[in-house]
Amino acid sequence: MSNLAEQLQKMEAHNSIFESAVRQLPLPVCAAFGSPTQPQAVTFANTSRVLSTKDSESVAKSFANSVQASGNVVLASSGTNAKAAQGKRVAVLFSGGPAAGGHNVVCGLKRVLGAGNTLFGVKPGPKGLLKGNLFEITDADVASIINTGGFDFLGTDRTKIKTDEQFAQVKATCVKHNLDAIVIIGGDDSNTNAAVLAEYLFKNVKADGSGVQVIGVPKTIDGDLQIGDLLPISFGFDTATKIYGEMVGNILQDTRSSLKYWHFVKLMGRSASHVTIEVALQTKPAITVISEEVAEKKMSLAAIVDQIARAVVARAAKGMHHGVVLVPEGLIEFIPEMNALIAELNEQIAHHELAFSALPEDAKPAYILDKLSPENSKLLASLPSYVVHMLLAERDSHGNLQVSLIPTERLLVDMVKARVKQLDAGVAFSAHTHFLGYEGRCGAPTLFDAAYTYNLGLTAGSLILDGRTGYMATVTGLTNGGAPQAIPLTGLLNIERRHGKDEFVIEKALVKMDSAAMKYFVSRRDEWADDDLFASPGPRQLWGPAAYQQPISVALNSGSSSLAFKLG
Ligand code: FBP
Repeated sequence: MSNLAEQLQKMEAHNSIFESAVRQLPLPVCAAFGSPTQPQAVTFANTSRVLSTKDSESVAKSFANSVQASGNVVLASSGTNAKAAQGKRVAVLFSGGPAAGGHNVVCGLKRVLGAGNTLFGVKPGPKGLLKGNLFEITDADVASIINTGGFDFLGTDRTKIKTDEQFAQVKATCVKHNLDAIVIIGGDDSNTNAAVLAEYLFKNVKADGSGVQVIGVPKTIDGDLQIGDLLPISFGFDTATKIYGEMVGNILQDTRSSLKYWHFVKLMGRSASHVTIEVALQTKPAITVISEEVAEKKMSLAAIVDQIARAVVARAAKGMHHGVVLVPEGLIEFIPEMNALIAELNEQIAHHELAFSALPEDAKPAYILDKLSPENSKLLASLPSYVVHMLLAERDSHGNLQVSLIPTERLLVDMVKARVKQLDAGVAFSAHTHFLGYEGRCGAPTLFDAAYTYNLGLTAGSLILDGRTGYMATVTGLTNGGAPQAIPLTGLLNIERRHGKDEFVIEKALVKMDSAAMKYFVSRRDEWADDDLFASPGPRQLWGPAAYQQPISVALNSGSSSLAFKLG
Protein backbone atom coordinates (compact mmCIF):
# COMPACT_ATOMS: atom_id res chain seq x y z
CA MET A 1 0.00 0.00 0.00
CA SER A 2 1.31 3.45 -0.83
CA ASN A 3 2.31 5.78 1.96
CA LEU A 4 -0.64 8.06 1.23
CA ALA A 5 -3.11 5.17 1.12
CA GLU A 6 -1.89 4.09 4.57
CA GLN A 7 -2.28 7.60 5.93
CA LEU A 8 -5.81 7.80 4.49
CA GLN A 9 -6.86 4.54 6.12
CA LYS A 10 -5.64 5.79 9.49
CA MET A 11 -8.00 8.72 9.09
CA GLU A 12 -11.11 6.51 9.03
CA ALA A 13 -13.48 6.13 12.01
CA HIS A 14 -13.32 9.67 13.43
CA ASN A 15 -9.60 10.14 12.87
CA SER A 16 -9.45 12.88 10.24
CA ILE A 17 -6.60 15.34 10.63
CA PHE A 18 -9.13 17.76 12.12
CA GLU A 19 -10.68 15.24 14.53
CA SER A 20 -7.28 14.11 15.79
CA ALA A 21 -6.21 17.71 16.32
CA VAL A 22 -9.34 18.86 18.19
CA ARG A 23 -9.04 16.04 20.70
CA GLN A 24 -5.87 17.76 21.90
CA LEU A 25 -7.57 21.17 22.27
CA PRO A 26 -7.12 22.30 25.89
CA LEU A 27 -10.36 23.36 27.59
CA PRO A 28 -10.61 26.16 30.14
CA VAL A 29 -12.50 25.52 33.39
CA CYS A 30 -14.19 27.93 35.83
CA ALA A 31 -11.84 29.03 38.63
CA ALA A 32 -14.12 27.24 41.13
CA PHE A 33 -12.97 23.87 39.77
CA GLY A 34 -9.27 24.68 40.23
CA SER A 35 -6.72 23.55 37.70
CA PRO A 36 -7.90 22.90 34.09
CA THR A 37 -5.89 19.67 34.00
CA GLN A 38 -7.01 18.41 37.46
CA PRO A 39 -10.51 19.91 38.02
CA GLN A 40 -12.02 19.23 41.46
CA ALA A 41 -15.69 18.75 42.41
CA VAL A 42 -17.34 21.69 44.15
CA THR A 43 -19.97 21.90 46.88
CA PHE A 44 -23.09 24.06 46.62
CA ALA A 45 -24.97 26.41 48.93
CA ASN A 46 -28.29 28.25 48.71
CA THR A 47 -28.37 31.71 47.16
CA SER A 48 -31.08 34.27 47.94
CA ARG A 49 -32.84 33.61 44.62
CA VAL A 50 -36.11 31.69 44.71
CA LEU A 51 -37.79 30.76 41.43
CA SER A 52 -41.53 30.68 40.84
CA THR A 53 -44.03 30.51 37.98
CA LYS A 54 -47.77 31.19 37.70
CA ASP A 55 -48.37 27.53 38.55
CA SER A 56 -46.01 27.19 41.54
CA GLU A 57 -48.85 26.24 43.91
CA SER A 58 -49.92 23.29 41.76
CA VAL A 59 -46.27 22.33 41.27
CA ALA A 60 -45.72 22.27 45.05
CA LYS A 61 -48.60 19.80 45.40
CA SER A 62 -47.52 17.48 42.60
CA PHE A 63 -43.76 17.69 43.30
CA ALA A 64 -43.94 17.84 47.08
CA ASN A 65 -40.63 16.04 47.82
CA SER A 66 -38.56 18.07 45.35
CA VAL A 67 -40.05 21.43 46.31
CA GLN A 68 -39.67 20.72 50.00
CA ALA A 69 -36.01 19.74 49.53
CA SER A 70 -34.96 22.63 47.28
CA GLY A 71 -37.41 25.35 48.30
CA ASN A 72 -37.01 26.31 44.62
CA VAL A 73 -33.81 28.09 45.67
CA VAL A 74 -30.96 28.58 43.17
CA LEU A 75 -27.60 27.13 44.27
CA ALA A 76 -24.11 28.52 43.76
CA SER A 77 -20.79 26.74 44.22
CA SER A 78 -19.37 27.25 47.69
CA GLY A 79 -15.87 25.76 47.58
CA THR A 80 -14.11 22.61 46.50
CA ASN A 81 -15.54 19.36 47.80
CA ALA A 82 -12.68 17.95 49.87
CA LYS A 83 -14.82 15.03 51.05
CA ALA A 84 -16.49 14.26 47.73
CA ALA A 85 -18.58 11.09 47.85
CA GLN A 86 -17.05 7.84 46.57
CA GLY A 87 -18.64 4.71 45.20
CA LYS A 88 -21.50 6.47 43.39
CA ARG A 89 -22.97 4.80 40.33
CA VAL A 90 -24.15 7.42 37.85
CA ALA A 91 -25.93 6.97 34.52
CA VAL A 92 -25.91 9.61 31.78
CA LEU A 93 -28.17 9.89 28.72
CA PHE A 94 -28.92 12.21 25.83
CA SER A 95 -32.53 13.14 25.16
CA GLY A 96 -34.13 14.95 22.21
CA GLY A 97 -32.32 16.32 19.16
CA PRO A 98 -28.52 16.21 19.04
CA ALA A 99 -26.52 19.35 19.84
CA ALA A 100 -22.79 19.97 19.59
CA GLY A 101 -20.94 19.58 22.87
CA GLY A 102 -22.92 16.68 24.34
CA HIS A 103 -19.85 14.47 24.35
CA ASN A 104 -17.97 17.05 26.40
CA VAL A 105 -20.69 16.98 29.09
CA VAL A 106 -19.98 13.25 29.41
CA CYS A 107 -16.22 13.98 29.55
CA GLY A 108 -16.70 16.63 32.27
CA LEU A 109 -18.86 14.24 34.28
CA LYS A 110 -16.36 11.40 34.02
CA ARG A 111 -13.53 13.73 34.96
CA VAL A 112 -15.16 15.10 38.11
CA LEU A 113 -16.56 11.74 39.27
CA GLY A 114 -13.01 10.40 39.03
CA ALA A 115 -11.85 6.85 39.64
CA GLY A 116 -13.80 6.60 42.90
CA ASN A 117 -17.19 6.59 41.19
CA THR A 118 -18.61 4.78 38.15
CA LEU A 119 -20.18 6.46 35.13
CA PHE A 120 -22.53 4.50 32.88
CA GLY A 121 -23.75 5.52 29.44
CA VAL A 122 -27.40 4.83 28.56
CA LYS A 123 -28.10 3.75 24.96
CA PRO A 124 -30.12 5.37 23.41
CA GLY A 125 -31.77 8.16 25.43
CA PRO A 126 -34.82 7.67 27.66
CA LYS A 127 -35.72 4.54 25.69
CA GLY A 128 -32.41 3.00 26.79
CA LEU A 129 -33.21 3.88 30.41
CA LEU A 130 -36.52 2.02 30.15
CA LYS A 131 -34.74 -0.99 28.71
CA GLY A 132 -31.87 -0.82 31.19
CA ASN A 133 -29.35 -0.63 28.39
CA LEU A 134 -26.26 0.64 30.25
CA PHE A 135 -22.51 0.22 29.82
CA GLU A 136 -19.54 1.55 31.78
CA ILE A 137 -17.78 4.59 30.31
CA THR A 138 -14.00 4.37 30.44
CA ASP A 139 -11.20 6.94 30.34
CA ALA A 140 -10.35 5.67 26.87
CA ASP A 141 -13.92 6.52 25.74
CA VAL A 142 -13.46 10.05 27.07
CA ALA A 143 -10.16 10.44 25.21
CA SER A 144 -11.83 9.42 21.96
CA ILE A 145 -15.02 11.55 22.19
CA ILE A 146 -13.65 14.77 23.68
CA ASN A 147 -14.41 17.82 21.50
CA THR A 148 -16.19 15.72 18.86
CA GLY A 149 -19.67 16.60 17.58
CA GLY A 150 -22.89 14.64 17.64
CA PHE A 151 -24.46 12.27 20.15
CA ASP A 152 -23.26 9.12 18.41
CA PHE A 153 -21.37 7.86 21.46
CA LEU A 154 -24.69 7.11 23.21
CA GLY A 155 -27.40 7.91 20.65
CA THR A 156 -30.57 9.75 21.63
CA ASP A 157 -34.34 9.53 21.38
CA ARG A 158 -37.48 11.46 22.27
CA THR A 159 -39.39 9.03 24.51
CA LYS A 160 -41.42 10.86 27.14
CA ILE A 161 -41.53 8.96 30.41
CA LYS A 162 -45.10 9.36 31.63
CA THR A 163 -46.96 6.09 32.20
CA ASP A 164 -46.92 4.06 35.42
CA GLU A 165 -45.41 1.19 33.48
CA GLN A 166 -42.54 3.43 32.25
CA PHE A 167 -41.87 4.72 35.77
CA ALA A 168 -41.71 1.14 37.01
CA GLN A 169 -39.26 0.30 34.20
CA VAL A 170 -36.99 3.19 35.21
CA LYS A 171 -37.10 2.04 38.81
CA ALA A 172 -36.22 -1.50 37.70
CA THR A 173 -33.21 -0.14 35.78
CA CYS A 174 -32.06 1.79 38.85
CA VAL A 175 -32.36 -1.30 41.03
CA LYS A 176 -30.77 -3.64 38.48
CA HIS A 177 -27.70 -1.40 38.05
CA ASN A 178 -27.71 -0.19 41.65
CA LEU A 179 -27.74 3.42 40.44
CA ASP A 180 -27.33 6.44 42.71
CA ALA A 181 -27.92 9.12 40.10
CA ILE A 182 -29.09 9.84 36.56
CA VAL A 183 -28.00 12.80 34.42
CA ILE A 184 -30.39 13.79 31.62
CA ILE A 185 -28.87 15.98 28.92
CA GLY A 186 -31.76 17.57 27.06
CA GLY A 187 -33.99 20.51 26.17
CA ASP A 188 -37.15 21.88 27.79
CA ASP A 189 -39.17 18.67 27.41
CA SER A 190 -36.27 16.48 28.55
CA ASN A 191 -35.61 18.64 31.60
CA THR A 192 -39.34 18.35 32.37
CA ASN A 193 -38.74 14.58 32.22
CA ALA A 194 -35.84 15.11 34.65
CA ALA A 195 -38.09 17.03 37.08
CA VAL A 196 -40.75 14.31 36.94
CA LEU A 197 -38.18 11.54 37.46
CA ALA A 198 -36.45 13.41 40.30
CA GLU A 199 -39.79 13.49 42.15
CA TYR A 200 -40.65 9.88 41.35
CA LEU A 201 -37.21 8.57 42.38
CA PHE A 202 -36.88 10.87 45.39
CA LYS A 203 -37.12 8.01 47.90
CA ASN A 204 -37.91 4.31 48.31
CA VAL A 205 -35.90 3.10 45.34
CA LYS A 206 -33.21 1.25 47.25
CA ALA A 207 -33.59 -1.30 50.01
CA ASP A 208 -32.63 1.31 52.66
CA GLY A 209 -35.46 3.59 51.51
CA SER A 210 -33.18 6.09 49.81
CA GLY A 211 -33.78 7.48 46.33
CA VAL A 212 -31.90 8.14 43.09
CA GLN A 213 -30.70 11.65 42.28
CA VAL A 214 -31.66 13.23 38.93
CA ILE A 215 -29.79 16.17 37.40
CA GLY A 216 -30.61 17.91 34.10
CA VAL A 217 -28.18 19.59 31.70
CA PRO A 218 -29.50 22.32 29.33
CA LYS A 219 -29.11 21.30 25.69
CA THR A 220 -30.82 22.42 22.49
CA ILE A 221 -29.68 24.12 19.34
CA ASP A 222 -33.01 25.99 19.35
CA GLY A 223 -31.80 28.26 22.17
CA ASP A 224 -35.30 28.24 23.68
CA LEU A 225 -34.10 26.98 27.05
CA GLN A 226 -32.95 30.30 28.53
CA ILE A 227 -33.46 31.64 32.04
CA GLY A 228 -32.10 35.19 32.07
CA ASP A 229 -28.65 35.52 33.62
CA LEU A 230 -29.01 32.04 35.18
CA LEU A 231 -28.96 30.39 31.77
CA PRO A 232 -28.13 32.84 28.96
CA ILE A 233 -28.15 30.03 26.38
CA SER A 234 -28.39 26.25 26.07
CA PHE A 235 -25.43 24.39 24.61
CA GLY A 236 -25.37 23.56 20.90
CA PHE A 237 -26.89 26.89 19.84
CA ASP A 238 -23.52 28.53 19.19
CA THR A 239 -22.23 25.71 16.99
CA ALA A 240 -25.46 25.32 15.03
CA THR A 241 -25.81 29.04 14.33
CA LYS A 242 -22.16 29.39 13.34
CA ILE A 243 -22.56 26.51 10.88
CA TYR A 244 -25.76 28.03 9.45
CA GLY A 245 -24.11 31.45 9.46
CA GLU A 246 -21.30 30.15 7.30
CA MET A 247 -23.73 28.56 4.84
CA VAL A 248 -26.03 31.57 4.64
CA GLY A 249 -22.96 33.77 4.17
CA ASN A 250 -21.92 31.57 1.26
CA ILE A 251 -25.40 31.72 -0.29
CA LEU A 252 -25.45 35.52 0.08
CA GLN A 253 -22.10 35.68 -1.67
CA ASP A 254 -23.58 33.60 -4.47
CA THR A 255 -26.67 35.80 -4.86
CA ARG A 256 -24.50 38.84 -5.34
CA SER A 257 -22.29 36.92 -7.78
CA SER A 258 -24.95 35.28 -9.96
CA LEU A 259 -27.33 38.25 -9.65
CA LYS A 260 -30.47 36.30 -10.53
CA TYR A 261 -31.79 34.24 -7.64
CA TRP A 262 -33.70 34.65 -4.43
CA HIS A 263 -32.98 32.02 -1.79
CA PHE A 264 -35.56 31.18 0.89
CA VAL A 265 -33.71 29.54 3.77
CA LYS A 266 -35.68 27.84 6.52
CA LEU A 267 -33.64 27.53 9.70
CA MET A 268 -34.16 24.95 12.41
CA GLY A 269 -35.66 25.89 15.74
CA ARG A 270 -38.99 24.23 16.43
CA SER A 271 -40.76 27.16 18.06
CA ALA A 272 -38.60 30.12 18.89
CA SER A 273 -36.74 32.24 16.30
CA HIS A 274 -33.50 32.53 18.29
CA VAL A 275 -31.56 30.61 15.62
CA THR A 276 -32.97 32.80 12.86
CA ILE A 277 -32.28 36.12 14.55
CA GLU A 278 -28.74 34.98 15.42
CA VAL A 279 -28.01 33.96 11.83
CA ALA A 280 -29.49 37.27 10.61
CA LEU A 281 -27.24 39.19 13.00
CA GLN A 282 -24.24 37.27 11.69
CA THR A 283 -25.03 37.60 7.98
CA LYS A 284 -27.33 40.64 7.45
CA PRO A 285 -29.63 39.27 4.68
CA ALA A 286 -32.30 41.31 2.87
CA ILE A 287 -35.31 39.79 4.67
CA THR A 288 -35.71 37.89 7.92
CA VAL A 289 -39.05 36.75 9.29
CA ILE A 290 -39.27 36.49 13.08
CA SER A 291 -42.14 34.27 14.24
CA GLU A 292 -42.64 36.04 17.55
CA GLU A 293 -43.07 39.38 15.72
CA VAL A 294 -45.60 37.78 13.38
CA ALA A 295 -47.58 36.62 16.42
CA GLU A 296 -47.25 39.96 18.22
CA LYS A 297 -48.42 41.92 15.18
CA LYS A 298 -51.06 39.28 14.42
CA MET A 299 -49.82 39.04 10.84
CA SER A 300 -51.75 36.71 8.56
CA LEU A 301 -49.98 34.44 6.07
CA ALA A 302 -51.14 36.81 3.31
CA ALA A 303 -49.62 39.80 5.16
CA ILE A 304 -46.24 38.05 5.51
CA VAL A 305 -46.28 37.13 1.83
CA ASP A 306 -47.23 40.68 0.86
CA GLN A 307 -44.38 42.14 2.92
CA ILE A 308 -41.80 39.85 1.29
CA ALA A 309 -43.22 40.43 -2.22
CA ARG A 310 -43.06 44.22 -1.78
CA ALA A 311 -39.40 43.97 -0.72
CA VAL A 312 -38.68 41.82 -3.78
CA VAL A 313 -40.32 44.41 -6.05
CA ALA A 314 -38.51 47.30 -4.34
CA ARG A 315 -35.11 45.62 -4.76
CA ALA A 316 -35.92 44.80 -8.40
CA ALA A 317 -36.58 48.50 -8.98
CA LYS A 318 -32.97 49.12 -7.90
CA GLY A 319 -31.69 46.40 -10.21
CA MET A 320 -31.33 43.77 -7.48
CA HIS A 321 -33.10 40.62 -8.65
CA HIS A 322 -31.55 38.61 -5.87
CA GLY A 323 -31.61 38.27 -2.14
CA VAL A 324 -31.97 35.96 0.82
CA VAL A 325 -35.05 35.43 3.00
CA LEU A 326 -34.54 33.72 6.37
CA VAL A 327 -37.57 31.85 7.65
CA PRO A 328 -37.77 30.26 11.11
CA GLU A 329 -38.83 26.63 11.18
CA GLY A 330 -41.60 27.33 13.69
CA LEU A 331 -43.21 30.18 11.72
CA ILE A 332 -46.37 28.31 10.79
CA GLU A 333 -47.42 27.92 14.44
CA PHE A 334 -47.08 31.67 15.08
CA ILE A 335 -49.34 32.85 12.27
CA PRO A 336 -52.59 33.48 14.18
CA GLU A 337 -54.99 31.72 11.79
CA MET A 338 -52.59 28.78 11.40
CA ASN A 339 -52.09 28.58 15.16
CA ALA A 340 -55.85 28.35 15.69
CA LEU A 341 -56.03 25.65 13.02
CA ILE A 342 -53.15 23.64 14.54
CA ALA A 343 -54.65 23.90 18.06
CA GLU A 344 -57.98 22.54 16.81
CA LEU A 345 -56.22 19.85 14.79
CA ASN A 346 -54.25 18.76 17.90
CA GLU A 347 -57.45 18.52 19.94
CA GLN A 348 -59.39 16.67 17.25
CA ILE A 349 -56.56 14.29 16.34
CA ALA A 350 -56.06 13.46 20.06
CA HIS A 351 -59.83 13.03 20.52
CA HIS A 352 -60.25 10.70 17.53
CA GLU A 353 -56.77 9.15 17.85
CA LEU A 354 -57.69 5.51 17.15
CA ALA A 355 -59.96 6.12 14.18
CA PHE A 356 -57.63 8.77 12.72
CA SER A 357 -54.43 6.74 12.91
CA ALA A 358 -56.15 3.72 11.31
CA LEU A 359 -57.00 5.72 8.18
CA PRO A 360 -54.86 5.61 5.02
CA GLU A 361 -52.91 8.88 4.54
CA ASP A 362 -55.02 10.15 1.65
CA ALA A 363 -58.28 9.69 3.59
CA LYS A 364 -57.12 11.74 6.60
CA PRO A 365 -57.79 15.27 5.24
CA ALA A 366 -61.44 14.54 4.39
CA TYR A 367 -62.00 12.84 7.76
CA ILE A 368 -60.61 15.73 9.77
CA LEU A 369 -62.13 18.53 7.63
CA ASP A 370 -65.49 17.31 8.84
CA LYS A 371 -64.55 17.68 12.49
CA LEU A 372 -63.19 21.25 12.29
CA SER A 373 -64.95 24.58 12.74
CA PRO A 374 -66.11 26.07 9.40
CA GLU A 375 -63.29 28.67 9.53
CA ASN A 376 -60.51 26.12 10.13
CA SER A 377 -62.00 23.68 7.69
CA LYS A 378 -61.91 26.37 4.98
CA LEU A 379 -58.32 27.30 5.83
CA LEU A 380 -57.09 23.70 5.76
CA ALA A 381 -58.82 23.13 2.43
CA SER A 382 -57.08 26.22 0.97
CA LEU A 383 -53.55 24.95 1.75
CA PRO A 384 -51.45 22.98 -0.74
CA SER A 385 -51.47 19.23 -0.18
CA TYR A 386 -47.74 19.21 0.73
CA VAL A 387 -48.54 21.38 3.77
CA VAL A 388 -51.80 19.60 4.72
CA HIS A 389 -50.03 16.26 4.68
CA MET A 390 -47.47 17.44 7.22
CA LEU A 391 -50.03 19.24 9.40
CA LEU A 392 -51.78 15.90 9.82
CA ALA A 393 -48.60 13.88 10.36
CA GLU A 394 -48.00 12.07 13.64
CA ARG A 395 -47.03 14.27 16.64
CA ASP A 396 -43.83 13.42 18.54
CA SER A 397 -44.12 11.72 21.93
CA HIS A 398 -44.20 15.12 23.68
CA GLY A 399 -47.28 16.06 21.60
CA ASN A 400 -45.39 18.47 19.34
CA LEU A 401 -46.26 19.02 15.69
CA GLN A 402 -43.16 18.04 13.66
CA VAL A 403 -42.63 21.50 12.20
CA SER A 404 -39.25 20.59 10.72
CA LEU A 405 -41.17 18.49 8.18
CA ILE A 406 -43.47 21.32 7.00
CA PRO A 407 -42.05 22.96 3.85
CA THR A 408 -42.86 26.56 4.87
CA GLU A 409 -40.08 27.84 2.63
CA ARG A 410 -41.73 26.23 -0.40
CA LEU A 411 -45.16 27.57 0.59
CA LEU A 412 -43.72 31.09 0.88
CA VAL A 413 -41.94 30.89 -2.49
CA ASP A 414 -45.14 29.74 -4.21
CA MET A 415 -47.22 32.48 -2.58
CA VAL A 416 -44.60 35.24 -3.01
CA LYS A 417 -44.26 34.36 -6.69
CA ALA A 418 -48.01 34.83 -7.20
CA ARG A 419 -48.06 38.09 -5.20
CA VAL A 420 -45.02 39.58 -7.02
CA LYS A 421 -46.81 38.90 -10.30
CA GLN A 422 -49.88 40.76 -9.03
CA LEU A 423 -47.79 43.72 -7.82
CA ASP A 424 -45.59 44.02 -10.91
CA ALA A 425 -45.83 41.46 -13.71
CA GLY A 426 -42.49 42.70 -15.11
CA VAL A 427 -40.40 41.64 -12.11
CA ALA A 428 -38.29 38.51 -12.61
CA PHE A 429 -38.53 36.31 -9.52
CA SER A 430 -36.60 33.09 -9.53
CA ALA A 431 -36.20 31.35 -6.17
CA HIS A 432 -34.50 28.38 -4.55
CA THR A 433 -35.40 26.85 -1.21
CA HIS A 434 -33.15 25.41 1.48
CA PHE A 435 -33.69 23.90 4.89
CA LEU A 436 -30.69 24.23 7.18
CA GLY A 437 -31.27 22.00 10.17
CA TYR A 438 -29.52 18.71 10.56
CA GLU A 439 -26.28 20.18 9.15
CA GLY A 440 -25.92 22.24 12.33
CA ARG A 441 -26.76 19.83 15.10
CA CYS A 442 -23.78 17.49 15.00
CA GLY A 443 -20.80 19.52 13.82
CA ALA A 444 -17.73 19.60 16.04
CA PRO A 445 -18.45 22.06 18.85
CA THR A 446 -17.18 25.60 18.65
CA LEU A 447 -14.71 26.57 21.37
CA PHE A 448 -17.64 28.25 23.17
CA ASP A 449 -19.73 25.06 23.18
CA ALA A 450 -16.75 22.77 23.85
CA ALA A 451 -15.69 24.73 26.94
CA TYR A 452 -19.25 25.45 28.12
CA THR A 453 -20.30 21.78 27.96
CA TYR A 454 -17.18 20.48 29.66
CA ASN A 455 -17.90 22.88 32.54
CA LEU A 456 -21.59 21.84 32.55
CA GLY A 457 -20.42 18.24 32.96
CA LEU A 458 -18.13 19.24 35.86
CA THR A 459 -21.08 21.09 37.43
CA ALA A 460 -23.56 18.20 37.00
CA GLY A 461 -21.05 15.73 38.48
CA SER A 462 -20.36 18.06 41.40
CA LEU A 463 -24.10 18.32 42.13
CA ILE A 464 -24.32 14.55 42.31
CA LEU A 465 -21.31 14.27 44.62
CA ASP A 466 -22.91 17.00 46.77
CA GLY A 467 -26.05 14.84 47.13
CA ARG A 468 -28.40 17.11 45.15
CA THR A 469 -31.42 16.08 43.11
CA GLY A 470 -33.99 17.90 40.95
CA TYR A 471 -31.62 20.58 39.67
CA MET A 472 -30.42 21.66 36.24
CA ALA A 473 -26.69 22.37 36.05
CA THR A 474 -25.70 25.76 34.71
CA VAL A 475 -22.60 27.92 34.28
CA THR A 476 -23.16 31.64 34.67
CA GLY A 477 -20.86 34.60 33.98
CA LEU A 478 -19.69 33.31 30.61
CA THR A 479 -17.78 36.52 29.88
CA ASN A 480 -15.92 36.78 33.17
CA GLY A 481 -14.53 33.36 33.96
CA GLY A 482 -17.75 31.39 34.60
CA ALA A 483 -19.33 30.10 37.82
CA PRO A 484 -21.04 26.73 38.44
CA GLN A 485 -24.65 27.08 39.62
CA ALA A 486 -27.80 24.97 39.87
CA ILE A 487 -31.41 25.80 38.99
CA PRO A 488 -34.22 23.98 40.84
CA LEU A 489 -36.25 22.30 38.08
CA THR A 490 -39.55 22.65 39.95
CA GLY A 491 -39.03 26.44 39.94
CA LEU A 492 -39.40 26.36 36.15
CA LEU A 493 -42.57 24.27 35.73
CA ASN A 494 -45.79 25.66 34.25
CA ILE A 495 -49.04 24.04 33.18
CA GLU A 496 -49.57 23.88 29.40
CA ARG A 497 -52.08 22.19 27.11
CA ARG A 498 -50.40 19.26 25.31
CA HIS A 499 -51.94 16.29 23.51
CA GLY A 500 -55.36 17.73 24.42
CA LYS A 501 -54.44 17.60 28.17
CA ASP A 502 -52.98 19.94 30.81
CA GLU A 503 -49.36 18.98 31.59
CA PHE A 504 -46.44 20.33 33.62
CA VAL A 505 -43.77 21.66 31.27
CA ILE A 506 -40.82 24.02 31.25
CA GLU A 507 -41.97 26.98 29.17
CA LYS A 508 -40.04 27.60 25.96
CA ALA A 509 -38.17 30.94 25.97
CA LEU A 510 -39.21 32.86 22.86
CA VAL A 511 -37.58 35.88 21.22
CA LYS A 512 -38.76 38.94 23.13
CA MET A 513 -39.73 42.00 21.13
CA ASP A 514 -38.07 44.28 23.69
CA SER A 515 -34.83 42.26 23.87
CA ALA A 516 -31.59 44.01 22.96
CA ALA A 517 -31.01 41.53 20.09
CA MET A 518 -34.44 42.17 18.58
CA LYS A 519 -34.08 45.95 18.97
CA TYR A 520 -30.69 45.95 17.27
CA PHE A 521 -31.99 43.73 14.46
CA VAL A 522 -35.01 46.02 13.93
CA SER A 523 -32.73 49.08 13.86
CA ARG A 524 -30.69 47.61 10.98
CA ARG A 525 -33.03 45.46 8.89
CA ASP A 526 -34.41 48.16 6.60
CA GLU A 527 -30.89 49.02 5.46
CA TRP A 528 -30.09 45.34 4.90
CA ALA A 529 -33.21 45.16 2.68
CA ASP A 530 -32.34 48.31 0.74
CA ASP A 531 -28.81 47.31 -0.21
CA ASP A 532 -26.44 44.35 -0.08
CA LEU A 533 -24.78 44.83 3.31
CA PHE A 534 -24.32 41.14 4.04
CA ALA A 535 -21.24 39.74 5.74
CA SER A 536 -19.79 36.27 5.62
CA PRO A 537 -18.81 34.97 9.06
CA GLY A 538 -16.79 32.15 7.47
CA PRO A 539 -16.17 28.69 8.93
CA ARG A 540 -16.14 28.33 12.71
CA GLN A 541 -12.70 28.63 14.21
CA LEU A 542 -11.18 26.76 17.13
CA TRP A 543 -7.90 28.63 17.07
CA GLY A 544 -7.18 32.26 16.26
CA PRO A 545 -9.01 35.60 16.48
CA ALA A 546 -12.58 34.39 15.77
CA ALA A 547 -12.42 31.42 18.18
CA TYR A 548 -13.49 33.30 21.31
CA GLN A 549 -16.75 34.66 19.89
CA GLN A 550 -20.01 34.04 21.76
CA PRO A 551 -23.35 34.23 19.88
CA ILE A 552 -24.16 37.83 18.92
CA SER A 553 -27.74 37.67 20.26
CA VAL A 554 -26.48 36.31 23.60
CA ALA A 555 -23.86 39.08 23.83
CA LEU A 556 -26.51 41.74 23.08
CA ASN A 557 -29.13 40.28 25.43
CA SER A 558 -26.73 39.90 28.31
CA GLY A 559 -25.42 43.44 27.95
CA SER A 560 -21.87 42.36 27.03
CA SER A 561 -19.59 45.08 25.78
CA SER A 562 -17.90 42.77 23.25
CA LEU A 563 -18.44 39.49 21.44
CA ALA A 564 -15.71 37.76 23.40
CA PHE A 565 -16.49 35.07 25.97
CA LYS A 566 -14.16 34.09 28.77
CA LEU A 567 -14.25 30.86 30.72
CA GLY A 568 -11.51 30.10 33.23
P1 FBP B 1 -34.45 19.58 20.85
O1 FBP B 1 -35.43 20.59 21.30
O2 FBP B 1 -34.72 18.22 21.36
O3 FBP B 1 -33.05 20.02 21.14
O4 FBP B 1 -34.52 19.43 19.27
C1 FBP B 1 -34.58 20.56 18.51
C2 FBP B 1 -34.63 20.31 17.04
O5 FBP B 1 -33.34 20.40 16.52
C3 FBP B 1 -35.60 21.31 16.43
O6 FBP B 1 -34.93 22.43 15.98
C4 FBP B 1 -36.28 20.50 15.35
O7 FBP B 1 -37.60 20.91 15.17
C5 FBP B 1 -36.26 19.14 15.90
O8 FBP B 1 -35.13 19.03 16.71
C6 FBP B 1 -36.25 18.08 14.84
O9 FBP B 1 -36.05 16.85 15.46
P2 FBP B 1 -36.44 15.48 14.79
O10 FBP B 1 -35.47 15.26 13.71
O11 FBP B 1 -36.35 14.50 15.92
O12 FBP B 1 -37.83 15.64 14.28
